Amino acid sequence: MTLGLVTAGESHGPALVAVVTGLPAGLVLDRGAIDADLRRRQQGYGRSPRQKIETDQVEVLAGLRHGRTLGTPLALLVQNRDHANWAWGMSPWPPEGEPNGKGTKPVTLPRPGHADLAGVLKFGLADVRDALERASARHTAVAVAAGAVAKALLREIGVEVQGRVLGDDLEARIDEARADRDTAGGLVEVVARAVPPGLGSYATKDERLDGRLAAALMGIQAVKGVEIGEGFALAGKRGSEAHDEILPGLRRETNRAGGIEAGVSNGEEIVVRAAMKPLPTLMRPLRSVDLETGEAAEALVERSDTAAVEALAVVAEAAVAFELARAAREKFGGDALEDFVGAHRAYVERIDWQAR
Ligand code: EPS
Repeated sequence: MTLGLVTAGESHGPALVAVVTGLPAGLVLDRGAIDADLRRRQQGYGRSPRQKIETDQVEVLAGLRHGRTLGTPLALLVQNRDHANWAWGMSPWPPEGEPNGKGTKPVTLPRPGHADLAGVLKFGLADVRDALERASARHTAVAVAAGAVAKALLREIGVEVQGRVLGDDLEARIDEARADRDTAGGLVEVVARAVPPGLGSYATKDERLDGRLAAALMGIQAVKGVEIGEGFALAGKRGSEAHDEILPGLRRETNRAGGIEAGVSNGEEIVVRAAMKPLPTLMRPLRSVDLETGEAAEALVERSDTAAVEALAVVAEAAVAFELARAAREKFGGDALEDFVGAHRAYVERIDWQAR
């Protein structure tokens, strides 16, 4: 028993969709809570005017009846309201009538740092838009909806997941970057509380919880670095300063390991961090090459965010929640929610573990 997630959707296409498989039956979902996470993702300093066009709200197409999961695939949808302005340019079918609106002209000026160049080479595309539309972080909207479902499941076993931006100079750095027609990145942290020991496994690399969380975070657009606990800083420390001593009651005074030892949760708070690079769409563009002529040119300039670090905190929270929920489904199983919750309860009683 595990959770699965597939998303689809282009930034300016009609909609974003997600299918979540492996949920137990009987989980109550709160539409307001999912939409609140969608709103949190849209807010934040440095976003593009696009966020004034979108008012993300979840629609459920399958897998839910009267607010309870059916134990069948859950299909979620978030509309792209901006699609109305791109109806010709992003029409899924050959468009009818004269070109109008946005996205009608092929893009041939790849942006360094975006999927533009690698995408057209890999897929044999003539128009960079065919690559950039899916590579866009817009589709994190529906991933956040799936993360909100995962959080609802985790809450049933007492687990809470929270993301936040690290550093208090963010707004100033964004203001400076915007004034220079540049972009900014930043750091986020996600903490998961009351995760029982024993999620993940040291047995194989695919089961390691640290590897899975790192992959989940690296799978988010613009993330270039991930650390668990004190991560990179541990490399410069001695063992005596790096490890978390075990005290009577199996308690720890420190959590340098970030709640994971040998790829397995150890019962402490799980702490992961992700580093986001500055976004690649610069209003003062970097050097590039026109793919049509092969001549030097400036990279594509189009409406974009100056920074999306606050959005990343919400997206990373959703990604960590989904992965933890997946690991919890593997450990506790169950077709009905009570089976899942009951297996968790029996396990924590067996190991005599109290949530910290
Ligand atoms: C994005 C570019 C911008 C962002 C977008 C991600 O879109 P647009 O070019 O339409 O202004 O706003 O993110 C979202 C729309 C969103 O909802 O997060 C990119 O190139 O990745």
